[in-house]
Amino acid sequence: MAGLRLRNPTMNAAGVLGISMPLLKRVYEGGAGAVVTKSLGPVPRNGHLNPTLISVEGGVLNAMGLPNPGADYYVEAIRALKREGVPVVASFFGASIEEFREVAGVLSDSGADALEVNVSCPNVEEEMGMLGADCLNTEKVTAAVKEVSKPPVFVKLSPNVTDIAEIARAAERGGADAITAVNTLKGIAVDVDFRRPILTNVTGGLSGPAIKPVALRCVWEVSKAVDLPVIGCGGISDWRDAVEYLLCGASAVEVGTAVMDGGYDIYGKIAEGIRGYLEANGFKGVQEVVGLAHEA
Ligand code: RRO
Repeated sequence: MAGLRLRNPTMNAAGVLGISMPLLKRVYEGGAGAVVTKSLGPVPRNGHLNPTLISVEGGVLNAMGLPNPGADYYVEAIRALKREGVPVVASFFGASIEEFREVAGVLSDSGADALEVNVSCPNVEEEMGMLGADCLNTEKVTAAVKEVSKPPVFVKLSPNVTDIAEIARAAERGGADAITAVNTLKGIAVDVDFRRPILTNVTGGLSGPAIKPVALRCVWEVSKAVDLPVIGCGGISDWRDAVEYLLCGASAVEVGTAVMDGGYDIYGKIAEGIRGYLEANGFKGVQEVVGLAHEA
């Protein structure tokens, strides 16, 4: 996919377990085809004050606020993972096009196998999180990142837009090698006794089974709009969910929230389930089922 050859099409979703090297190594040992780091910025960042995470019906609402140790610090973790033979996707963000370019350069030099540009964080000020709500910015950020990146570049899109197909086409014009669809869906949780929002940031990003139909629709629309591989993300808990994504046009999947209940080995279980489905139905590989639901 996008020039990468992975042992299977599963990865952790950025932000989930991605803050330390040993946890990502455990994700790989749990069976993932590649691992994805927490989104890294140009400098270390604490993120928002707690509460930053709350369970809601069908998922989890988070407003972490991009806590991360900074790209320079994380380079050593990426190199350590590479020494262990783990394929690494480095997720990152910036507050301006110049910052995106700068961080992309650092992570490209780290030896990461791919970069995932996060233009879709719902939890920080507009200019830092949601450059990806706008076609022109998405194209400019992607082009700037591509200028300095040796490995393939995935662009991770937000579902919180009117027309995700148009944003995906902008990323393609900027030179993206793949599209990750999607980041979390913006929401609010309220405490009736305190009579106020629970998260200090007020709004947060919803993930988990509740968003699967929305994220699947996004994958469907993106895969129709662009001629690029799509990485599906949103509410995948088992292999059936993953196969739904493949059928809608994804070539790989990222699993995040489900690891909270399913544990690290969920990646291997999903990969095995996909393998079993392909075998049982006479398909020779993942690529043969990608987008099949569009033909129905
Ligand atoms: O750190 C976060 O608050 C966060 C990020 Br960067 C993101 O891309 N998506 C999300 O739900 N939370």
